[in-house]
Amino acid sequence: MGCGLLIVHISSAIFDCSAPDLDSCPDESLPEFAFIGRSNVGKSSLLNLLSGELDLARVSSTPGFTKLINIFTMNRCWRLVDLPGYGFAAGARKASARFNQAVSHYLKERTNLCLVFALIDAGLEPQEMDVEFVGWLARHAVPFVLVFTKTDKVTPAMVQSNIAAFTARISPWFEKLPAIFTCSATTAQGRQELLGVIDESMTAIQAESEPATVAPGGLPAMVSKAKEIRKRRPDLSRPW
Ligand SMILES: Nc1nc2c(ncn2[C@@H]2O[C@H](COP(=O)(O)OP(=O)(O)O)[C@@H](O)[C@H]2O)c(=O)[nH]1
Ligand SMILES: [Mg+2]
Repeated sequence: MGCGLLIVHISSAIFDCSAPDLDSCPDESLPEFAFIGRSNVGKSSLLNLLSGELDLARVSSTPGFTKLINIFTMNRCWRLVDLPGYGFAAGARKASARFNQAVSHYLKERTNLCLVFALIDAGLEPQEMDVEFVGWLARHAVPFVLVFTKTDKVTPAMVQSNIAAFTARISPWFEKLPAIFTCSATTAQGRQELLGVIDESMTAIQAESEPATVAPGGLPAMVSKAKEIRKRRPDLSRPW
């Protein structure tokens, strides 16, 4: 099956596996797009919204419920990855550290990781943990966009004011701010835009690949290009 133009229409969404660490993740043969953010921010709900399968990823009202790297394959061509949330409740310190390490390894070393969706609750003023985490992504040159979630819960004015406050906090770290999106898993707001981002990202990788290798073996060429792009990143040590 060709993968180039079939992103937005998802005809198959399959649970691949739950991995406790990077070594347990499946091979790096498919481009991956990962969701990260604090527990309860709406990662699993957004993954379900994008995939069109409401029961694909487990949605929980208990913060910290998803403790594994959950990997899903779309159209047999690319993957969505539901990463463990950061910011577990007190009492889960040890587990929290372990998950952070798995997530840190994944974000820094997963060579087929194309883009991270860093989720932030649109209804909240900037949270230190989110600000710090975005700083970490920037320092490690992890490619990411910001997605402000649960826009249905607050007024548009509140969403805009929280986004402005957040970008004011992170802007000193960036020459150019990361792209910003909003979404609601309840109203499906933002779905097409986010699928468009995935489409653009895969198209960009494809465009950077050798024209001669794209035609017959499009996907392998794209993955090896994504890996090459990742190798160009600075090798910085883990901050947590
Ligand atoms: N109103 C509203 N609730 C949401 C939205 N997204 C998630 N939720 C709820 O927030 C809770 C946590 O969602 P979940 O997707 O499990 O968050 P995760 O821990 O980041 O994976 C659940 O009760 C969801 O139903 C949204 O866009 N709007
Ligand atoms: Mg979850």
